[in-house]
Amino acid sequence: MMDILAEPFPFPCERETLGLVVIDMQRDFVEPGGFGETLGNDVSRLGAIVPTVAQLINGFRAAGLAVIHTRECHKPDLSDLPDAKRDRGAPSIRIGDPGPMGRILVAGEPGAEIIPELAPLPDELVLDKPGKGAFCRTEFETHLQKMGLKQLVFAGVTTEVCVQTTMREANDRGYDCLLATDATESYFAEFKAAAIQMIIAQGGIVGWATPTGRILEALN
Ligand code: TIU
Repeated sequence: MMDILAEPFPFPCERETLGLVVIDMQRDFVEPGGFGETLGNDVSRLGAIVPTVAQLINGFRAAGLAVIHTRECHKPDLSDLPDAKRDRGAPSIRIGDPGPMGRILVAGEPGAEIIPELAPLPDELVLDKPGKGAFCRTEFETHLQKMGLKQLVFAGVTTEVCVQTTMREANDRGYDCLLATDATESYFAEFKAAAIQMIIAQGGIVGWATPTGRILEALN
């Protein structure tokens, strides 16, 4: 058993059951011309965390611990895209439409790929998910059970959408969840800050939060 210094109190975990989940570090969210920008966002904020996410991934790999990557994307026939998701808001182009990086948020298109700086290794799980949360209509829970994971460190984008949704889903399923605060980002600084506060409030109602350095200290 070891503790990682965190808010609201130290995060208890065991090396054998600890894994890293990197949420949606895809070109569609981080690079200009993708889904994030079609929603009207300034995507440059998200690029700033890439070196820190890389440090975190490398720390888990060096310690021999599991690294899981998720991608928010849809089947090319869009059969897993609810109308409610496609029709929401007034984006400049919609999910499934052609954009500068291929069809927006469609599996197999360049925009749906994880950014090259954070490319998964061949033996790492890459989970495609049609929703904001990683458990919705996926085999994520089965994978976690097979891998024997019980405590999950979270990184990726965006903090208050796919990261927080997945943390809430994991928390409800009995996983202890720790957010790496400098390895996650939002298009809205105030939403990131609020999401962190919501997660750790009320004695860690959804989980814990701490900077990457504290996590790497504990792994060394
Ligand atoms: N990955 C993820 O968070 N999907 C989003 O749509 N996020 C937004 O902030 N829009």
